[in-house]
Amino acid sequence: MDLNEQARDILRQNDKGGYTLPTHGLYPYQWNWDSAFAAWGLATFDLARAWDEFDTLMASQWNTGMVPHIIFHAPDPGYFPGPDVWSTGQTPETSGISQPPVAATLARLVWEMDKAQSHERMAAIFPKLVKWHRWWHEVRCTHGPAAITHPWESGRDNCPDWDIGMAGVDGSGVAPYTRRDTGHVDPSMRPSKAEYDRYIAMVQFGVEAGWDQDRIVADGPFLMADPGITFILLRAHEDLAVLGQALNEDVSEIESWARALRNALPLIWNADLKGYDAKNLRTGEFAGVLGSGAFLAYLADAGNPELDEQLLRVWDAVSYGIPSADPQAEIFDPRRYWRGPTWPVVNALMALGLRDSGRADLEARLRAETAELIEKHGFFEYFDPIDATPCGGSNFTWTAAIWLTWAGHDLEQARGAA
Ligand code: 9WN
Repeated sequence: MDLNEQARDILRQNDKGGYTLPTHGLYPYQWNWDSAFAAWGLATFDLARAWDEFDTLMASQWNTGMVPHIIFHAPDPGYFPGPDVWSTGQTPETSGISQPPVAATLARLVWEMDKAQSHERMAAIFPKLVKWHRWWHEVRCTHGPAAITHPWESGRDNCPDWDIGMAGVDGSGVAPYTRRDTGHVDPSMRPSKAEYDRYIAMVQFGVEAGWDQDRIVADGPFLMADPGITFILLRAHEDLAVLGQALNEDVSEIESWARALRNALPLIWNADLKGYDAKNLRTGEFAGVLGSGAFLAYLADAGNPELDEQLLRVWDAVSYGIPSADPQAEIFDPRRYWRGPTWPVVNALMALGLRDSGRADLEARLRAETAELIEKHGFFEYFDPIDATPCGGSNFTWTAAIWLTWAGHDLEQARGAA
């Protein structure tokens, strides 16, 4: 079976009827940013089903505007922490944090594939996207850049960006629990027990606070500025404004959020590191590590010559794709989740930015390298950027989706340009 057909098959097999699982076993629920990527992939062969995916995601929106990171449609003992641990009281049950707001950007790409057929479906989710972006602006951009209250919110869970914030979280009082992730994949690729204890302690703080955002932002155990979400949100504000204009809506409020966020970018530029950097908002301290969050700057047209140099240094140190952490830094670990591996889905986002900012040669190189990983080993969650070892879950929705929309496209031309 050719890779396009295999990718479509994976999306169909992970389809639970209206929403798509990231992969069977390891992730048995609907995840926020995975679902937006699923919609992008689905749109290449079933436009109506793609819009259903956005509808199911946005239907879980809280009254506050937040769109949660997991929606627990049907109970599944194979994942920890499940709905009983999050205890948010939502229907359907959900987690209590959000995830990178890629939905507006990907909804715009889906809408552009067929504007006439998409118009009403896009119009139906537009107000919900506005409400979610307002939540980010009012609740999470109070310090300027976008802040996260839990590493899982970043989507780049255990990347070194969060180490300084995690160090201040006390995980010692967490009652015994059984992890499920390490039963599905090689434990040496997953976050450590000490990290999990802290993740659960943060969830427990949220439960005790009744998921009151003001309390969590003011007094919670973890608050860090995330360059990744900042750039994703900035790009998404701009894409949302384009959707709004197509609907003849007044988009001045959305444009003002984008302006405010762009003005805040100097706050996450670490001159010593020569790159954008995560910052502990409790102490003002920079993380001091370069990673994929910084390079998402291209997505928001926030690149600069110093960042270009860093990108090439980090990228040239490996063979396949852009690594999630700096290979020349001590913390680099090429197979452990977000501490070094390359993630096709993040490569796809960076590629959108490289292409839109006129770096077509770099976009072609990234596409050719990402495609090679998938051609060699299949649709894995992520890969070792040095020797291409496939890691994490297999038959992964977002890897299939980005194959159909980006990595598998015009490969000969990309290989020629790379
Ligand atoms: C926690 C589903 C999700 C992705 C995240 C990825 C991983 C979950 C986990 O899987 O996170 O949200 O249990 O490890 O880090 O980006 O959305 O694919």
